[in-house]
Amino acid sequence: MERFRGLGACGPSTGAAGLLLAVLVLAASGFVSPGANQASAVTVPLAEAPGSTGDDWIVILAEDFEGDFPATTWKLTGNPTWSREAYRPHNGGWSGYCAGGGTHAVEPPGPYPDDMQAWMTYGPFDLSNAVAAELEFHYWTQLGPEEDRLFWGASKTGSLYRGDARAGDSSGWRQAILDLDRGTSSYLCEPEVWIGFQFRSDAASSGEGVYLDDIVLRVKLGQDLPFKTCVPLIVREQAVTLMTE
Ligand SMILES: [Ca+2]
Ligand SMILES: [Ca+2]
Repeated sequence: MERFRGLGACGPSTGAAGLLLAVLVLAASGFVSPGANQASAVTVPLAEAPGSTGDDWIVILAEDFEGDFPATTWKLTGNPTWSREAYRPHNGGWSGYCAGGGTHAVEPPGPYPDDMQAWMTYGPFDLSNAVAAELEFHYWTQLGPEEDRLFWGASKTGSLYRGDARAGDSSGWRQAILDLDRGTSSYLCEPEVWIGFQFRSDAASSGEGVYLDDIVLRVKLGQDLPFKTCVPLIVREQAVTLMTE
């Protein structure tokens, strides 16, 4: 996947898709770093809705796990780590599994090992001229109790991610959308942005794990807007209390 370069000016997020996503803003979120064996301390229900479509949106990443993985698209860390498996697909014949890669790989359906932490991250991509951006994907979880969880988020550094998490049993495939313009944590106007998925387990109990499929990262450009209205992210973040682990 080539690094994305936007066109035109950056302006306010408007339109039906933007308004739809605006009402899906979450009440809580957390920070997670791939460099630390920690994850979000927050698990909140995520409002889920069909992904945005239309001619104004440009897909800059699409991962269905039907082809080469991680190729040059994804950066993987952890051992075991994410892999492409011909098991439990949401579409096609393949999905991404949280523990099927690395020298300590566990084949699906697991169970996954204790004390593991697996990341798959993508970036950087350029949102400096975007008026909207979102990450849509499908996930399946069957996890042990306590602190085992799937986290996903976005980052402006590639090392510290802010997003959402899920624990427990998803009872099948679920869709999730991460709006990259969630008010105080907007990544619009940023020239370098990363997205990432983390699975981590604690020292007790286990389960089958996490599968991902049909990941789409899309952006809407502000080509017709006459002036730039970006607010620097650093200024916007000063107004909120963030969880930094
Ligand atoms: Ca697939
Ligand atoms: Ca556990």
